[in-house]
Amino acid sequence: MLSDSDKQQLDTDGFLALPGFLSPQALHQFRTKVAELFALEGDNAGGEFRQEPGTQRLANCVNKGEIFERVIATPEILECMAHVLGPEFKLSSVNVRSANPHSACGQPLHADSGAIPDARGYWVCNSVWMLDDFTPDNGSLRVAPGSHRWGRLPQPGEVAPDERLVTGKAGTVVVMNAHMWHGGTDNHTDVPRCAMHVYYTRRDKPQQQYQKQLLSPEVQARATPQVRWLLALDDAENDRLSVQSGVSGFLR
Ligand SMILES: O=C(O)CCC(=O)C(=O)O
Repeated sequence: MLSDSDKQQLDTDGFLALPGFLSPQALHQFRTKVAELFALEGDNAGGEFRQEPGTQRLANCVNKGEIFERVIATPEILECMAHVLGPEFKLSSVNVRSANPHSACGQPLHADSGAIPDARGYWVCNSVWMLDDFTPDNGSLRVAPGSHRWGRLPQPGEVAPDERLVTGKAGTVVVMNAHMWHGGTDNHTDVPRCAMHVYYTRRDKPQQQYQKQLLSPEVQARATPQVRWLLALDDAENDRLSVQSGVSGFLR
């Protein structure tokens, strides 16, 4: 699916927007499921991993509905991951983040997992699934194009030259080299702005969420061979990495 110009944009800018990626039906299913989970989990939502003022969050979503088990194996997104990370990668986590109406929930620029490329290259890549429109004033994602190539993390409060706001219609997916500096912005509108993050990492790094420890026996039993591979369920090295990094399920 990836054209040469898509690859070039991912390589150069560090992100690629795929408008209309989700069908209206699939978008509706994700929105319905996320609303159900927010209602079910209430004040605890996101608590397993991170709660963030001015937002509603969900974590460990692969354990929370078949729709999330399927999304991690989306072929076009896996192709993008392989382009950025190389062929040996795995799921790190599936989370949801919704910027509340009228909230100062803007985030500092950051790279996911505080990751800096190492001698082998890039090791984190995220996909941001717009479950609502991302508009100029509702908490859209800001990005610093090219910053994944700078080999360092932003200083606290640092502003990047040529920073851009990524807007788009609900159903768009933005693939993002997660070393690229980015962050959510304040929501100045009357309505929430929801995104799902389907996040992958190179196989030699720990998962943000140790899937084997977090997924129910039912979810593990029905996983296809490809999904087992993506979740690293049969990967002794992943077990070793998870124990070594001291995660009890979640690596913060
Ligand atoms: O919700 C967003 O658009 C960005 C969130 C983000 O970058 C994060 O939570 O690390």
